[in-house]
Amino acid sequence: MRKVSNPIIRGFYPDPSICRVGADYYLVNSSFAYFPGIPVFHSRDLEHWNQIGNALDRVSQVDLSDCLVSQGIYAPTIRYHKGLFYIITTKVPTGGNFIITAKDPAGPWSDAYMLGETAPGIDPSLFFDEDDRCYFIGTRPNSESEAYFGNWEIYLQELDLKKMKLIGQCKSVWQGAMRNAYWPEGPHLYKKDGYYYILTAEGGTERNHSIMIARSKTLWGPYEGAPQNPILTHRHLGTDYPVQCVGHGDFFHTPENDWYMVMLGMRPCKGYTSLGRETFLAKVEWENDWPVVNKGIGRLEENVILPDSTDKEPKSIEKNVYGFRDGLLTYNVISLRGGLCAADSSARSGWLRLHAKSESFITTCPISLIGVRQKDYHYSVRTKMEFEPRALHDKAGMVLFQNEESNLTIYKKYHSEGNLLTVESNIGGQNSVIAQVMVHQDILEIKFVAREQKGELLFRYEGDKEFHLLAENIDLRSYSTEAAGGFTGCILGIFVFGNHNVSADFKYLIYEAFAI
Ligand code: 6LW
Repeated sequence: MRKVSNPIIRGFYPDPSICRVGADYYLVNSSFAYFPGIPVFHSRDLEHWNQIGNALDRVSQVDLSDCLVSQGIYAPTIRYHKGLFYIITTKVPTGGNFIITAKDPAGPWSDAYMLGETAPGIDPSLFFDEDDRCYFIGTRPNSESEAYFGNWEIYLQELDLKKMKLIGQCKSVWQGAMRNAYWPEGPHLYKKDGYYYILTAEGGTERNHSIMIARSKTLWGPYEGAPQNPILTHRHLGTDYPVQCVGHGDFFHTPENDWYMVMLGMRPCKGYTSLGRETFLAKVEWENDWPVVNKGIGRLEENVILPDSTDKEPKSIEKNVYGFRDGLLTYNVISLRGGLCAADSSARSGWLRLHAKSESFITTCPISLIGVRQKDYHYSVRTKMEFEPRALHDKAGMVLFQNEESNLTIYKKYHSEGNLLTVESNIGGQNSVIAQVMVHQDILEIKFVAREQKGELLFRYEGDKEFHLLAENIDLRSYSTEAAGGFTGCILGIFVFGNHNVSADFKYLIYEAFAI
């Protein structure tokens, strides 16, 4: 037996969906306004997960330029049928539900097949029945009348795979397990031992999140809810419980027919979460044709006990240290709304050149920001930057980015008597300078160290042995989901703002977790 620690994928990787093909498992997550979007992970042992690509890696597949950070790509579902992988997802606020396909989940993925206005709502999923017909299941505002906030419903319709269009009857099949349920969402449809099952999230993605199940002998219902619903939630465990907001699951089973579920959960630190929603794993057993999650325990566990596996996934080299070195980007480096186009690895050998965009963080345009996800509460992130500001609004540096209005920056900017290195907090749209120092060299190394909810910023010149402290005791709680809202976790990134002919060069961006 092996102990696999939860979360199985740390950091902002929410709304997990999984499918198995032979001995290979593939898992995808929401990516919102970040690009490339929809990270695709692979595992053979359910313990080690390696990112093999991003399903949305061409601006021609999806244009995120009208999206706020927590808009964009919501809750993708991945499925496999007869040689082809399908991802179905939603683009918010415009675009709606669409499908992409690939022969190889590492890519390339096709252009988007937009489902248009006949497929309203979010959280679409696909189900292939035994007769090879394909069905779309999603969530939309209650079609009779939306009596209260979150009064949505799960609906079902056949999908013509050749035309990529919904056809035939469209039926509302599930309104939620609780009376006056709110946000029935994230539906997936399965068939097992003569029953069709609808698995849904309910209660909203925050502290009251939960996972519900309903079943029917026929595809179109009526579906009966499990008397023991919710089959998983942490909402009754109190706000101090280490894992909160558990919901939005997807079932799968191993070749040996052992059943599991992946779902999202949040790990606050001192009551505040900056990791976003992460991917967790739980064991599922069946009793009287209903699923029981973590039998005898009834909640997520720190470790999942898995049978020994002969099929080993290579250990991810990125578990504790990741980012980019020598200007070479990896899959897990993301930008906001296609801003990756501002990054050039070929302009200067061994460095990444980031071209400035005139927009600052408060915009929905692509901006010159690239970064990596925060995965821990004890970590450091450092970069080496060469930058010469030429005009007053030229700025380049490093950022802890929660959203447009909540971020902590350290940047170099122009000053008539030299250049300034400035630490600035932006909390709820209010900017304030925390620390500032004159710097007299073009090349700087910048380092951010976080210990739980306190941060410090340091810098050094080339050739310096030690880093110089610039700001300490910075309260990081303001950059959390609880304070800032939204669906994402924090990104540690580098950025350049200014005139279009201005750029900054970055040698590396290294994120490193450390033990306490
Ligand atoms: C997603 C919804 C949800 O579409 O959050 O947790 C939304 N559940 O199902 C965004 O991730």
